[in-house]
Amino acid sequence: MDTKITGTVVRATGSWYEVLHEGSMLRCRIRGKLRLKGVRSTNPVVVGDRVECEADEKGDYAICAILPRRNYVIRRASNLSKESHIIAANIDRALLLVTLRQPATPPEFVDRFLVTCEAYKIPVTILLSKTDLQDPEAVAAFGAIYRGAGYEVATLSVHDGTGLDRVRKLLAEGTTLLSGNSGVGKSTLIRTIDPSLDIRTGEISESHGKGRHTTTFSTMYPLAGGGAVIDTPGIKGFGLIDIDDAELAHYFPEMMRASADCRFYNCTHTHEPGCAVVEAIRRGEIAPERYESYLKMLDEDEKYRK
Ligand SMILES: Nc1nc2c(ncn2[C@@H]2O[C@H](COP(=O)(O)OP(=O)(O)O)[C@@H](O)[C@H]2O)c(=O)[nH]1
Ligand SMILES: [Mg+2]
Ligand SMILES: [Zn+2]
Repeated sequence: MDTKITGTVVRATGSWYEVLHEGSMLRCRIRGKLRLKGVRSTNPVVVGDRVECEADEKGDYAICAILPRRNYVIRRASNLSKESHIIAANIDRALLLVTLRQPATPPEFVDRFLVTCEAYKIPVTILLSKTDLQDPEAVAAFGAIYRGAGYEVATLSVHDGTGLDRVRKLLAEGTTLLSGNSGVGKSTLIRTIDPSLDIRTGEISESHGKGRHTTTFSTMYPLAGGGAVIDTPGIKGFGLIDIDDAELAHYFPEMMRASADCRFYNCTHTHEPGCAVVEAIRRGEIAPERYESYLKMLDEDEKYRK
């Protein structure tokens, strides 16, 4: 009997893993030390990973190998830490849910997420969520900034059905990472797309030596209509990893395009003469809000990036 199988990790808590293999769910532990070359992270096996599992004599499966990742999204475990946390692997696209009020998504969260996706070459669509509750003028202004940068911005309301067709279409193929601050409507959206799913809140209290604390885990949901979606609860922010100052502007698509005309090839678009990015902002072709985000990232991350 062949005791080795290959499956997809749909849930990872750190102590055990759910692996989907040909329609059935296996609860696995990790065998031995699994470390990926060149990736220093707090979590070796993540949602979306393709893994090899081996059964023991009792028929319990353990993960014994991770197949090479196509890509992954990572964030710093905490602002001051050099350790990183991988959110998910093998992603085809990201959907970023944003609400401008109830709750207000901080612009830096949006821009950091977009930079992360650009860095890992993951296409991203921005979904302005809960449009039934939003101020139409604010929605239009936000849309203008991000469409101007080159992103698809769609509107969504599960209350009145706005945008659901577009989302269904996006989700139907491959694996979609669903991101957004807590409360923007991620779980509600998944439940609406596929009412047969049992959406867990993603929060599990685990007992540790120092007492109880609440941890949140990403979960992948295979959808009845095809495709799979990864819900990422409790992600409050992204730290930029391995992006140096000279590189950061590459991940602002509108700045990248304009920078071809900067006088200096290594222009940081801050103080240099003949900067085409600064010129494009002056002409109203690049949103000042995006440029301010860029400057803030250069400034704030200096201490941590390296
Ligand atoms: N008015 C309105 N409320 C929504 C919409 N989508 C979600 N909500 C509400 O927003 C709250 C947070 O939603 P939830 O899906 O838990 O957000 P998550 O933290 O991103 O998973 C819930 O009370 C939902 O009922 C929407 O399109 N319109
Ligand atoms: Mg949720
Ligand atoms: Zn420049």
